[in-house]
Order: sequence, then C-alpha cells, then structure tokens
Amino acid sequence: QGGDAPHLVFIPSAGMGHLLPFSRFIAALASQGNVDISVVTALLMVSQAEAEHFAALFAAFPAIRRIDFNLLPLDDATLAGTDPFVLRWESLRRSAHLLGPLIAGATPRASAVVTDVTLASQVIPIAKKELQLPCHILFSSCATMLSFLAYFPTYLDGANADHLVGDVDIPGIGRIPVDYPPNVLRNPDSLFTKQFIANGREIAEADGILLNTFDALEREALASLRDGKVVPGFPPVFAVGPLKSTSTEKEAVHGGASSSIAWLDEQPARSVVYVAFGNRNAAALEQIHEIGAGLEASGCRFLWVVKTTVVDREDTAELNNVLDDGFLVFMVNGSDIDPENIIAVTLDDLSEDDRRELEQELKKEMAERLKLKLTGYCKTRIGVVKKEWVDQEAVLRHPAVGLYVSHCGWNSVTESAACGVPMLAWMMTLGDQRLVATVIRSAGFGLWLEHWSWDSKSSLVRVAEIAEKVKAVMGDEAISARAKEVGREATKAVAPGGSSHRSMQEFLAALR
Ligand code: BUP
Repeated sequence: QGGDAPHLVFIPSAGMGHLLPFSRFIAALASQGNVDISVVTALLMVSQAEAEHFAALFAAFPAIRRIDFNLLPLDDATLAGTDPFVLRWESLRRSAHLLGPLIAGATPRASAVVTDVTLASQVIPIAKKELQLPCHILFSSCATMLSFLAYFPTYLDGANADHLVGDVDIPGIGRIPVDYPPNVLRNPDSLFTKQFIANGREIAEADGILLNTFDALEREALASLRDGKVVPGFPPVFAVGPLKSTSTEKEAVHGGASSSIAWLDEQPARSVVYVAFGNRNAAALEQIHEIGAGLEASGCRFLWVVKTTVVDREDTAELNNVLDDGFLVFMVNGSDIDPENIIAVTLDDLSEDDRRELEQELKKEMAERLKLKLTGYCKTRIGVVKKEWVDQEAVLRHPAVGLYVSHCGWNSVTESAACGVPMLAWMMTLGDQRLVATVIRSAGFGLWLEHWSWDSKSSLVRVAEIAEKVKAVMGDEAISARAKEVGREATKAVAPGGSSHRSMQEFLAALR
C-alpha cells in the first residue's frame, strides 16, 4: 500500500448475514489496492461458519491487519434465552467503549471506521467524537429496510410509543403494514427492539452508508433516501452491490470442489430447485417432512440444505433422523462425491416391488456401514439433501438451477438477483425478511406467498401446496425472463461505468 493510502478500520458484528458483506467488501477493496485495511475481530465467533470465513479472509490477504477485541463478559440473567447472535451484538455494544483506545493505537493512523449497523449507536460517537474520524455503516439489508430503520424513531415519536404499534408510513417509500417489519419490534422489552431504536436514532450521524444493493433493483427506495425524503439530511448512500463472493469463501468452508456442483453438472439446464433457508434458521421437523414430500411431489430435481439448529456448532443431528420416510438416506462413496455428504434419493421411478427390494438392500448395507454408489439407483427424479455449508453463490450461478426457494435473507436475495435465478419467498417473520420480500415482489423476479411462514404460530405449509407452487414458478416464463433481466442489470451495475461501480468510486473519493 502507498504511503498516503487511507487506512480503513472495519468493525463487523455477528452472523454470516452480517459478516459476509464485510468480507466481500473488504476483499474487493484489498484486491484493488491502495487502501490499508484493519479488521476488529472478536474471538471466539458464534458459529463455525464465521470462524472459518474469517480465518480464510486473513489467510488470503496477509496485508490485512487483525485488531483483536477482547469482549467483556456478558453477565446478565435478564438476557437468558436471547438469540445467540443478538446476544453477541449486545456483548460488542457493551464492550464498545474499549474500541476507542484500540483504534487510536492502530498504525498507520486510521482514516475512517466502517461499522456494522448493529453497533451504530455505540461506534458512531466513538469514531466521530472521541477519535475525530469519519464513520461509515456497511448495512447488511436492503434500502427498504434501511429506510425503515432510519424512519422508525420519527414514527415512534409521532405515535408516542416505544414499540411498533401499527402501520408505518415512510415518506418516499409508502405504507409498511404492521406485520412486515421484524415482529419482535412489537415488544418494547426485547433486546433487539432497544438496539434497533438506538441504532436508528444514531444512523443519520454517519458519514456514509454502504449498501449491498444496486440502483436498478431498488430505484425508488434509494432515491428517497438520497433525496432526504425518508430522513432530512440523511448521509450519502453508496449502493455498491451486488457484492461478489470471494474465493476465500469456498476454501474456507468447502475444501475445494463441491459435490453439489459436481451433481449439478449432471443435471439439465434450469431443472433443479435450490432450497435453503439461511444459516441461522432452525426448521421444525414437521415442516421439514412436508418440504421433503412437497419437493418429491413437485417432480422437480432439488438441492436442499437442511438446518435444524440456530448455531451450526450445535447441529449434530444425522440427516436420517431428520428426514421422513419416503426419503431413503444412505452414505455415498463415489469418486466425484464427498464421502462426508449424505444423499437422499427418491425412488419413485421404480416399480413397487423393485423399490421395496432396493430399500431392504440399502437398509442392510447402511446397517453394515457399507458405502454405496449413487448412480444406478436413481433415474430421473432425484434430489440431494445436505446439512453442511454449500457454496451458495456457485450453486445459484450454475445453469442447472431454475428456482431458489429462500427464507429471503438479503445476501441470498442479492445472490439470486445477480445470478438471474427466480425466487419463491418463504420467510421467517423474525427479521427483515418480509421487507426484503417486498423488493422481490416489486422487482418481479419471484413469487412471495405471504401466508407461508416459519413462525411457530403459523400453520404448516403442506405437501400439496409446496409441490404446486414449486411447479408453478418453475414453469413461469414471465418470472424467469424478468429474473434474467435483473441478472443482466446486476452485471451492468458492477461493470465499469455502472451505478454500483460509480458508487464505489465515490466512496473511495470521499475517503481521501
Ligand atoms: Br446456509 C448457507 N452456504 O450453506 P442471508 C448460506 N450461505 O454460502 P442469513 C452459503 O450465507 P438472516 C450455505 O450465500 C448468504 O450469502 C449465503 O445470508 C451464504 O441470510 C449467507 O441470506 C446468508 O442474509 O439469515 O444471515 O442466513 O436473514 O436470518 O440473518
């Protein structure tokens, strides 16, 4: 790095959805050079996936400095039962006063701080008042969610409330129905609500907001933020997405070539439904069973990532204990398939007698812990079920994938948009996913079934409906054409001269 290169200190928080935009943005900056980079790192990370990603990032870019951040113990009985990622945010927030001296001691002298939004209310005053440094936010959700966060304090003041009590009319954005924002905001006592309001009150003090989105995807929301319609005097908004995944992600978690990709290579174009609900969303067993049967009944090939716990380190369940009858689960040992992976195969193409005979044979083999070849047993209708991390961006970019059934995490949506893959939105009500789904709906590259929910209070989505909707979107030419168009717009945005490319240049210029 050159002597007058700006030195950016990044402060990420917890959860892959928050961490990945940081590692992608940092990798993009590091690759283009002439920027010094330090990353504040709080060990031990909550999930294994985070730990591996960080390790790979530092290994791939040895010039990036790590600033170790020792968190104070979070000794607070009132927080028992809180989501482990929200708890980590709180730990970071309560230790944030230690950041001032850490960043002040950085060499060369820091020239700006880039923090995660979950720490905004703590870090912005430290950077600006204590350290006299510009402070930017790298926001991990969509522009619509940013508008909601930034406007929420004004809404609360107007409603004389300390929590979400009704629809929210955001100037320049429109009316957000009461059940679209994170549900937990209806509870004034929740830790998330308190953090959210504090961060919303402070965010307009930031010097700039970086967003993993692009103008063509969220034109109106971006314009309203930039024009100060949402919050007058709002800081500059740099839409620099879609951020690209980096080679470090693959090496970090997959040890190279992926069996999912090898399997996809053998499938016809646009024939596979990719099903994944993010890295911290535990699915109820009963719903998992309905999904499995629904995918089978759709007649489509599928690649399905199953998670049964919120934190990956705790996920010890074997797939054959998670999946229902109807899936035959066994270990595969093929040269092209990672022996660690568990593959589920549907055998509907066989006659009843053959199927029974084969099941008996496979169960016997399984009991004896023998390894079997996958090919030969499955003809056309086949799916793969995985419990480990997949290289999702590579999956979505694969020509065999024709649909993504998703929980609507923002990173996942930007990846699907970038790859031109249509989406079927099936989100949790917990976080930002409903506001994210509004983006899919208005951009027109997917179907959002509002009554499909993972909320424990909602009824299960049943086999027949899953099969019907999957088939319908897989066959929907209009959605598919629109998804391709969105993919082309995404490519244009990040190419030289495109809106995101220009935004990135503007951000870099603002640092100098
Ligand atoms: Br699972 C999984 N491989 O196997 P979101 C996820 N990812 O690459 P979040 C993989 O993790 P919430 C896997 O591509 C995306 O970039 C995926 O972020 C990647 O949702 C990221 O989509 C997940 O923002 O859940 O954080 O899992 O929305 O609840 O925060």
